[in-house]
Amino acid sequence: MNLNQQTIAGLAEHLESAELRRHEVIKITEAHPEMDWDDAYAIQAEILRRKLARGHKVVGLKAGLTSHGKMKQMGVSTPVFGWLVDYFSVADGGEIKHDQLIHPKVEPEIVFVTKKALKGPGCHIGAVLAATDFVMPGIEIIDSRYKDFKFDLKSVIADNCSSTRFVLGGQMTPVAGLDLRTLGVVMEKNGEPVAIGAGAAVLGHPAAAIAALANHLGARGEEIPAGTMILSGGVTEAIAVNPGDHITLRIQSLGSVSTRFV
Ligand code: 0L1
Ligand code: MG
Repeated sequence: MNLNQQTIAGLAEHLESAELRRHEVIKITEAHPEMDWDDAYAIQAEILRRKLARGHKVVGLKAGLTSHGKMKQMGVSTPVFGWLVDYFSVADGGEIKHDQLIHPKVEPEIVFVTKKALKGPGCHIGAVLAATDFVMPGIEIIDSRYKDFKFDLKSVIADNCSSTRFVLGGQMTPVAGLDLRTLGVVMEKNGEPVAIGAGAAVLGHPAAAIAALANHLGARGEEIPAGTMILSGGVTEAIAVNPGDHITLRIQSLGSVSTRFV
């Protein structure tokens, strides 16, 4: 690590305040080009520590930048990982106040819920599928705190991978008998399809994103506990939304989920 604890705490406060006060900031590597990957995840962890200290709870984990569409959109080539806390959760069909966010975008995601713990190194899609209780469709709302969604990988990791809200719905579908690679994914904005893809867009198989998360945590001596909800990453590029927009995600065999921006 290249940053000291005081700098990490200051950057965590800077990024969390941008989230809570809804204003953009410049990517933090501009002022701290020496920042390394461990510094980036340490800032992310410090933001979580601040939220837990105020009584919030972790309700899930996420992998991001797991599809070629997203990687191309953001000009990067490596997945990133983050956490989801209680107030990020929005009920299926529920409203999201656009003015509580900076410049939100939506992503269609295949969501996993585990029934057994997963720990790397060496976690693979077979272990993930054996440990999966069910999958379901989820809309992730991302809202980078960086100006114009312009960042590099270390800056976005520190910003908890742009996480802000998520909506889960559809059916709790067991993975036995499902080929997650060929599941069709259609996201509609105001009744028009705006993003179309299939599960294989996520690292060749969405379970590979969960395995990558387990291996990332394993390298830090941590695991994915049983009963964890995990967003496996946007199947397509993210779509910008405005007040009044109604978003519906339909995933073959898994059902649909929707939200409205007001
Ligand atoms: O969930 C995601 O794929 C977001 C990862 C962070 C990059 C972004 O803001 O698009
Ligand atoms: Mg995502």
